[in-house]
Amino acid sequence: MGEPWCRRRSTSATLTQVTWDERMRARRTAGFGVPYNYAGQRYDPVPMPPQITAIAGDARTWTGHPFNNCLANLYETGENTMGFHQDSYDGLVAGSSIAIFSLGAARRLVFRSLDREHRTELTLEHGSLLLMTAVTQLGWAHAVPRDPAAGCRVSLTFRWFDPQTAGA
Ligand SMILES: O=C(O)CCC(=O)C(=O)O
Repeated sequence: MGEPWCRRRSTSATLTQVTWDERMRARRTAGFGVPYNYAGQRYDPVPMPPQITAIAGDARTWTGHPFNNCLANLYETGENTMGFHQDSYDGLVAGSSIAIFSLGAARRLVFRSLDREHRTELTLEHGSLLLMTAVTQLGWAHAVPRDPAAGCRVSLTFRWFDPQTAGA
């Protein structure tokens, strides 16, 4: 297997150069673009590296709108997770989507109905792009559960914040 892909400089110079934020216990994160208050943490404005800007451009071709923020999540092993939550669309441009681009190991994204009666799931493969509108959050929470067999993964989550209010 060799080194995890995200530690190999040749695989992704951009991601190996990221300074990861360690304030969260479950995984590491990094913010790019306009400032963002996420899960109780403030991410100051950081220029989006060209490679991440290029992926934002690809996402734009599917959504028809730009993205001015990227929150990257580093799941170094399958022990790194994201708990059940509903995404906030506060501050996002009305009608815009959140785009999740996946790199590295495949992980499950599990959706659970708010009454906890129903579950469904997707596998987020390397190179996949998932688009979620605010409607996706109605009645459902989602999570990336533990997966002991999984290797290193990065998700790039793109948002389009209203530039007038971003980071307020
Ligand atoms: O890492 C992932 O794919 C999950 C991202 C996610 O659920 C979120 O940003 O709300």
